Amino acid sequence: MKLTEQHIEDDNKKSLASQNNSYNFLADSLTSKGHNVDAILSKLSEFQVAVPSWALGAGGTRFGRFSFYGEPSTLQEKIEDVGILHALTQTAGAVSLHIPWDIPTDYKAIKEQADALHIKFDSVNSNTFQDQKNAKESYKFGSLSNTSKAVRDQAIQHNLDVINIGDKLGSKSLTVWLADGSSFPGQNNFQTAFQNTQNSLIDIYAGLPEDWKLLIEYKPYEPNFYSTVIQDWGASLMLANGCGDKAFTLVDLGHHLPNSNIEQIVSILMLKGKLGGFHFNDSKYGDDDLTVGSIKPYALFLIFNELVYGMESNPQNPDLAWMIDASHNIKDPLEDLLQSLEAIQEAYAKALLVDQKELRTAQLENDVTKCQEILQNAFRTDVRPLLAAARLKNGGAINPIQSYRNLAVRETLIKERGKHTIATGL
Ligand code: AOS
Ligand code: ZN
Ligand code: ZN
Repeated sequence: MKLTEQHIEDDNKKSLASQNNSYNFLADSLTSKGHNVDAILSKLSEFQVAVPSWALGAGGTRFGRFSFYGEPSTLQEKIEDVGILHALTQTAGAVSLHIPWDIPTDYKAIKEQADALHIKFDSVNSNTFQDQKNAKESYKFGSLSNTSKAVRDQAIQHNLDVINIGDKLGSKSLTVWLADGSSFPGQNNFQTAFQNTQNSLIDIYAGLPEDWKLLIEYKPYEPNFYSTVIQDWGASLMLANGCGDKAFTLVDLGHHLPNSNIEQIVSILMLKGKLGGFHFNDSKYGDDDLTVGSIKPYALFLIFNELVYGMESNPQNPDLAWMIDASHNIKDPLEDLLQSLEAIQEAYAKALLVDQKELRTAQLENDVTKCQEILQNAFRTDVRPLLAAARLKNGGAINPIQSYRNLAVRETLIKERGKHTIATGL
C-alpha cells in the first residue's frame, strides 16, 4: 500500500480551517513574544527520526505476541510501512535495520524502493544476543566479552558483516548493543569481560569505513540481572574512547536505573563531543519500551532542552542518529509509532521555545524561580498546531492518526498481506 499526497490532502480538508485558526493564534502569540516561528517550523521539518524495523510488527518480546494482522513479513513490506509513517508525518524519513532479521536479498531494489519513499538507511544494528541458525558458536555466555576467542571472533565477524551490509545501503553507522553480562555473583570476572569487550570493539572499529561511526549502547540490566558489561554511560564512554574518534555513546532512554538524570548525562556527553545517537521510548519501571512521551513527558522535554542547547553550542559533537526504540503488544504498531513521532516533535518544539539567552541571564543572577519559570512556560505551551503546520507544509497529515484511520490503512494492509504474516524479530 502506498499513501499518496492526494489521499492525505483530501483527508486534511476536514481539519484545515480549524488547524489554520489554531496555528494563527499560536503563531501570533509566539511572534509577539519574540520567537521566529518560521525558523522553528523549518527546524521541525528537518528533524527526521529513524523507525526501527522491529517495531513495525506487534511486539511482545519475551511474552506473548498478539498480532494486529497485516504486519510486514519482508524487508520490502517493512520499508513500505515506514513509507506510510513518513507520508503521514514527514518526520520518519529513515529506517534502522537489524541484522540478520533484515538482510536484503536485492540491494538495488530495496534502495530504489526506499529512495522513492524518501527514506534513508540509518544506523544498522548487529545482533549477538541470539544464536543464529547454523552458527558454530553460542552466545549463551556472552559475545564480544566471551572468554572464548572463537566466540568473540564469530561476534566480531558478524559486526563486520553488518557494516558491509549497511554500507551497500548507504548507512553511516553501526549500533552495538550487547546482552553480555552475568546473572550471578562470581559468574564473570568483570575486568576480563570489559577488556575482552574493548578489544573486540577495537577490531570492529578497525573495519569501519572512513565516514562511519560506531555507536555503543549501554544498559544496566536485562537480560542479565547481576551485571551487564556495558552497564552505563561511563562504561560506554570508556569503550568509545578506547576505540577512537569515530566511536560514540548511544543513549537509550529506557536504559537507566530509576530516577537517573538523563538530561545531565546527555549534556555532558555533548560537551565532550561523544554523544552519537539516541533511542527514544518511555518507561515507568525499566526498559519498558513504551510509546515516547506516554509516561514522563516533562523529562523528555528536559532532555530535549539539553539536546537543543548542545546542538547549538557544541560543534565538537557530531549530528546525532535519532531513533525510536519502542515496541509492545497491545496497540496497532503503526499507530504507536505515529504517537511516538508526535511526542518527539512536541518535546523538540517546546525545547526550541526556551529562550536560552534569558535562561543564561537568570542562571547568572541565580534567579532560581525565573529559571524554572522559563522552562515551565515553554513546556506548558501547546505546540501541536506548530507540528501540524510543519507536516502540512511538506504534504503530511494535519492529524496523522486520524488520517491513518480515515484512510483505512490497517484494513488495506490486512487485505493485501492477509492475516497470517509474522513479523521477524523478537
Ligand atoms: C535492547 O534493550 C536495546 O534497546 C537494543 O537497542 C536492541 O537492539 C533493540 O531493542 C532490538 O532488540
Ligand atoms: Zn535501544
Ligand atoms: Zn532497550
